[in-house]
Amino acid sequence: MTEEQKLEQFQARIDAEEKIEPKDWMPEEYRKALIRQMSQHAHSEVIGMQPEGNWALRAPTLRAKKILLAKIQDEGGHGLYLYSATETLGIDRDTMIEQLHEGKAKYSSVFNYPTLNWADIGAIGWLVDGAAIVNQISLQRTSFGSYSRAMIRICKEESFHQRQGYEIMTTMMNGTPEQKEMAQDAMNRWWAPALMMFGPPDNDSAHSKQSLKWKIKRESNDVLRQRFIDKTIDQAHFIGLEIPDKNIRFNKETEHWETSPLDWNEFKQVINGNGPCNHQRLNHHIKYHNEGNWVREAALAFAENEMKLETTTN
Ligand code: FAQ
Repeated sequence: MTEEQKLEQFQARIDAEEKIEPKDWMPEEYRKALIRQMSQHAHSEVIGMQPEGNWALRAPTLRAKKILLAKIQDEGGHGLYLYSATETLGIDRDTMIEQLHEGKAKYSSVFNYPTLNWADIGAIGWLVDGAAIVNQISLQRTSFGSYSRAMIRICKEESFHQRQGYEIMTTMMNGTPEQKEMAQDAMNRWWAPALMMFGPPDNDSAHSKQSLKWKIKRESNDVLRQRFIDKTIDQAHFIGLEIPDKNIRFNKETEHWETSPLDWNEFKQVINGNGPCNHQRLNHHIKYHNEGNWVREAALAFAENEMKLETTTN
């Protein structure tokens, strides 16, 4: 078959909703696009543990602490599924981590903001996991099998995370005036960064057109962002939180909430390494990655030894 015929057949499989599996033929650009998106997704899960980890030792009750620790551990697990799924495309984890450390691979912009009070943990669970779920539900139908299966599993866990965040916000909104103020303050700081998680507007999204054609992405950045806005504004109002945007308006004809444009200059600053916590996040990852080197070496030596033993016994 010529290259052109292979491409046609590949697109026909995608159009027929068939899943592409690691050993199937795929265009090099499809492989690269997946490695880029999936590895960045994996890095986001792992870097996302840091802002929450900041509160692990300061959770207000033992119950809250147990839940937070379990959630953070889940995020680490999501990173592992995603790194493993990405490895099926022929890149190893060390290379992905190297790309992260060298600033060649991004991670979600939202994790470059600080967690200043306990309500920020509520806001992360409710808004950040909430936004992540809206995106990931759509990615359950992505065309690459390993990614799609990872998304199905991850979504189940993320829905608990979203609820634990909303529970924290609800409890604080039923609390003292100071607690209500903390919840509103967290809402004010996390609203825009959560909306930016969906990426730049469609007309400025470099990868969307091709990724949508190959069904790597199933819906556009703006469509997913609007879905999140519609869900979340009602949830905020239900517990008495205000949306930090004077221009929100429910359009009865479209049945969608309208919001002010986001500050895309801030977004560009953050994704290019100049957000409030970019240096802190990356330096932390590099430091503990290096300090954990002996663990990886020991685990590898153990695994190699086990394999040797198995071969000799067989
Ligand atoms: N942050 O052409 P597009 C979570 C970059 S998981 C940083 O629109 P695309 C769980 C983009 O990479 C959250 N960079 O790109 C959790 C590209 O740059 P590049 C992570 C961003 O790929 C919760 C450039 O801008 N979820 O939160 C962002 O078609 C709590 C052009 O943009 C995923 O990764 C951004 N927000 O669409 C964990 C989902 N947006 O690569 C712990 C999978 C865009 O050319 C605690 N990813 N960029 O250098 C996706 O769905 C897509 O990659 C998008 C971006 C929608 C993020």
